[in-house]
Amino acid sequence: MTENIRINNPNVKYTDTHIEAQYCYHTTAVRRDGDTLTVTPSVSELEFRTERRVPKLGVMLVGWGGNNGTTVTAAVLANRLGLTWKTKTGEQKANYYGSLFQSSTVCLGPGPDGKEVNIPFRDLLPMVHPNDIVFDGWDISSMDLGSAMERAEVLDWSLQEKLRPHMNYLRPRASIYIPEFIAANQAGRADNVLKGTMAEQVEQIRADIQDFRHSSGVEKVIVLWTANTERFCDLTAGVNDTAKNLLAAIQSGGEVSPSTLFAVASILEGCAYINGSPQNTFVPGAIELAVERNVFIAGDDFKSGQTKIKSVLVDFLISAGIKPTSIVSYNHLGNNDGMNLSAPQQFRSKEISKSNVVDDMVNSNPILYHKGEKPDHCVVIKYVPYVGDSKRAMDEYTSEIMMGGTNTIAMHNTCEDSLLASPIILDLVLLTELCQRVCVRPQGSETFQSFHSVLAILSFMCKAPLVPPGAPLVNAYFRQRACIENIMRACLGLPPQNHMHLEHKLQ
Ligand code: NAI
Ligand code: DG6
Repeated sequence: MTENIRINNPNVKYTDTHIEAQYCYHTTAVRRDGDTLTVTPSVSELEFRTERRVPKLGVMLVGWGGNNGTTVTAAVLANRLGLTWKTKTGEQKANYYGSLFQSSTVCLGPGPDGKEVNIPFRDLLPMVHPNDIVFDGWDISSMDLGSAMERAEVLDWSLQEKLRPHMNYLRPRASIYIPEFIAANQAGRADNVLKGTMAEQVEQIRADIQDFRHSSGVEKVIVLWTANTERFCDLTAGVNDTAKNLLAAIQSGGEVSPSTLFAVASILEGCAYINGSPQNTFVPGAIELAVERNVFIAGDDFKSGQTKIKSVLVDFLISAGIKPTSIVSYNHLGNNDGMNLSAPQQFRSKEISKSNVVDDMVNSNPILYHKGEKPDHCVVIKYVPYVGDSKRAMDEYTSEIMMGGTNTIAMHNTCEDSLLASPIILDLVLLTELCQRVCVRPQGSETFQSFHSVLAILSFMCKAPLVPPGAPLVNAYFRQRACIENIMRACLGLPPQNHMHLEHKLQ
């Protein structure tokens, strides 16, 4: 099902190449004077311009041979080929469930009968269809994608049999391997690694990107890290604090993680770079380099299951005036990600990323929380090989309710981790690509500008969103979703979705 949207408004023009929309951006400024808050509304007139032509998109995955890398590649192939397969409960058909753009809808407004008209999110603006993405990538394991899909143990066997002829010939390119950044237990699969100095390896990654671009005929390449979680990198003045120092450290061989080396290579190639893992890939020097080169970067860490629920549930509790006082998140899993996270330094990266997700909601409510007060928040991850990619997450939320009462919510969640992460990978690259075709002319300016290099609109898909310096960090699920929807509506000159339904509330 695909819908064609046409906006009936003189402020919106469709040229052969662009959608041009005049947009009134309403906002407010708040000033405190003693115990009085003065709120001043303001409006600025912006012009949004969105390129209509959708390019042929190439996506290069770092960690292509892993569970996420093989699963997302397999899922796109299965959808493209329209595959069906037999399971013990009947026939299954390829789909994109879990993708914001492919499988959720947005409301355009009421139709003539007064009923809401909902359309697929992807149809709001011209977007790449995931079936058309061409994949390539790197892995420190040389295993072909067909065998790696089998190693991952995610997809039904009968589907794997259908996909194998299409996956066997896909082979990851050799990658950058610096053993100290990931768990020692990963050494056994590292048989596909680049040699040479750090600078030479970055050059090879750049050459790989160029080679992919030319050999596949894609017009645009986005690089996404879905490789193992690394330990955090030390932030050191003179090494990674500025773009210049970071580039110099790569030449001299200082402490630079593989994920940062990939980020630098991508930025230098003008390719957007997304970090799907929790480590601090985006050291200040990498961010500065992206800003200097006007290249998008985004991250960190896919927000797939337990954390996604947390960003809904805690938002619900706090916005309902209930005070969460203890959040205990336990999970065990048995895939290679779990094995890597069984090492203390890699677990620490994940623990940080999973723990900060309620801060914005807590800080928004000074009635419930005094300054600096936070709920207890404990994150546990255990490696249990037998359960494979089927992750078990158990959460207990304890809250204070009225008059000293206590409310405890416990939940248990079981599902294939990579089948949650794969649609998020697709949403990340599709939204990044769209943002590359949008520019905005601020009021009073002659020129159009693009979004900030730190692409915060992708926060929805990330556990620990990277935002431009000084920008608010939002984790709350529905605020993040509304941000994407309303910016896309702005590109069509449509006001933000306000859910007021005033026309039904007056006499
Ligand atoms: P995985 O362990 O199956 O795959 C990672 C792959 O990266 C492996 O094939 C490994 O050989 C490769 N690798 C390691 N270092 C590399 C390097 N320097 N260059 C190239 N390849 C390298 O893990 P999985 O399950 O695919 O997850 C990938 C990442 O995504 C992990 O960091 C995980 O924490 C993160 N993540 C996963 C989520 C999920 O729901 N599956 C959600 C949030 C984050
Ligand atoms: C165990 O926590 C392994 C991790 O890689 C997670 O499965 C992954 O980060 C997903 O986390 P969440 O909290 O979004 O389900």
